[in-house]
Amino acid sequence: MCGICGCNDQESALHDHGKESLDHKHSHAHSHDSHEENRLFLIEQDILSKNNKFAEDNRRYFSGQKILALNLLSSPGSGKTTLLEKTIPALKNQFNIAVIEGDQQTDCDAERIKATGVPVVQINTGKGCHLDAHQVGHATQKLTVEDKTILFIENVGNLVCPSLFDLGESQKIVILSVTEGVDKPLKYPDMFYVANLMIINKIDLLEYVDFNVEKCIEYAHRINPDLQVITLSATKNKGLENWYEWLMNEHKKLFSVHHHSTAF
Ligand SMILES: Nc1nc2c(ncn2[C@@H]2O[C@H](COP(=O)(O)OP(=O)(O)OP(=O)(O)O)[C@@H](O)[C@H]2O)c(=O)[nH]1
Ligand SMILES: [Zn+2]
Ligand SMILES: [Zn+2]
Repeated sequence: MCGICGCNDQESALHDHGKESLDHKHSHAHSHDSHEENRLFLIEQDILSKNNKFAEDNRRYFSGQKILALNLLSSPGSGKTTLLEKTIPALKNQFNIAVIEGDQQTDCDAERIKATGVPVVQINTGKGCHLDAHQVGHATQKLTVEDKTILFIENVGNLVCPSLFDLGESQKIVILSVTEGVDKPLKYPDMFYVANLMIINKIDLLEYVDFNVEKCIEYAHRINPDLQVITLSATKNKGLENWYEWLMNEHKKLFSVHHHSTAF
């Protein structure tokens, strides 16, 4: 549990003012507030700096083994697992593929991935709302990932906390589906700020929902002008070739970077 979003029971209890908290704006004098907030801030910094150390270890390992690690981030139900179920059979003859599945309670997604025939490790986070780098490091050891693998890490469905936790991945991919509304990038800016690629999924539903793709991309670019964008439908096989091309390019880039760095 991260203590960042208030999901950590013990830490959020520090801020529990009962009914009073409903209109508690922190503007009036409140003798214990700043003390508690400082303490929370220190706990948060400590958690994040420990996480970053583990993330560095993961990054070193991934780069040594030439593993393209991709952190898949989204709200619940945007289509992360479905996209993997499509992608793996399409690319597994060309690339080694492995998956780390983060879920709070179940192993439903891990079972779905297992059916595609690639190695998968499940991480149950319990009450935790994100994966952290330490968990991913251990999961990677269990996978005994081969060299030159594309490692997909399906994070817990949540647009807030996972954005704070570096896993040592090569790229962060945020998946937004057209049923969620165009304003998600503005409402959850941290997530769109840290992402390298935004996938807009479920475009087969565009005729039924009020979702303006251009507007959504414009909002996302306000937050992060460098964000790459791919629109697709995982279930109706639209736009998947752009996604596969993106993956192949990233895989290629990883090798050319490695090649240059070993040349000296
Ligand atoms: N219409 C439509 N439905 C889709 C598409 N992609 C996924 N879905 C549906 O959306 C629902 C959720 O998909 P999942 O792949 O389980 O989503 P997820 O992001 O893995 O969900 P969590 O792991 O719970 O966060 C399922 O009913 C999918 O069939 C799509 O492109 N179009
Ligand atoms: Zn959290
Ligand atoms: Zn899933």
